Amino acid sequence: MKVEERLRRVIAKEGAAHLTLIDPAKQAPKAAGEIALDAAAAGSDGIMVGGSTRAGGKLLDQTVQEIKKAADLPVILFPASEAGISRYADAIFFMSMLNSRNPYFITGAQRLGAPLVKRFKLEPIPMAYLLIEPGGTAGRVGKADLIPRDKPELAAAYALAAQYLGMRFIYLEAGSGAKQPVPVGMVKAVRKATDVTLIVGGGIRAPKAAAERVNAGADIIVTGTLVERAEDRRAKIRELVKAVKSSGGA
Ligand code: 1GP
Repeated sequence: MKVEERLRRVIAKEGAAHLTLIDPAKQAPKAAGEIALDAAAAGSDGIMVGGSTRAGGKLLDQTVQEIKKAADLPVILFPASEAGISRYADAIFFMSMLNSRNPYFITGAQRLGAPLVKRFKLEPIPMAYLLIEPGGTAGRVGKADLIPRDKPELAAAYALAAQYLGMRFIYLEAGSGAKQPVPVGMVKAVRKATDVTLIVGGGIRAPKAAAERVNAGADIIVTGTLVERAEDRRAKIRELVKAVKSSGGA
């Protein structure tokens, strides 16, 4: 089954899905495999692999391979550039940072990466990537014209544009490690304006924060930092996943 279909089924059945983000630059490939094993045991629905650095090549390939070996979960690339593509993954968020000021992040990296996606037979999942204040490293690196936290209508307009452009997923990103996640009101506004699959991430550490965003209309919650820091990682992810799933439902 295709990864997109698999995610859709989880969302339909359980109300919402949870994805665990692993940055290949932050640990050795073996350790990435251990995180994936814990994520799978805790009920996470897939592993996203990517980060804001240009970590690619061998390190990326080995990281993806270790994750595949350790866990029976789909691996979706979450690339910062064309360097973030690995033949060993299952799918790729084929993303465009719609609110970047630099065309490289809107269509440039995509042009460079598309032939590789085809050659490696990766499943492309078209996704709009919208950077919300504070935006973190992703916002800085991507030269984002950040969407202010008090402008939900701006996020909704971008999201609707993405839907009309044919993108099936929208990612509202506050930036990894953000002090505050994307505002609940903004999630609601985007949900109301569109019917795409809505991903929310950046700064989500508490189960309550995840649940509030699912209740506001998020279909997928992404956490990264949570697994990097947690001492009892498996329990932390389990708590988060539980909050995501018990809040979901149309
Ligand atoms: C970053 O949204 C993701 O791209 C995850 O953010 O590391 O804060 O969980 P955190």
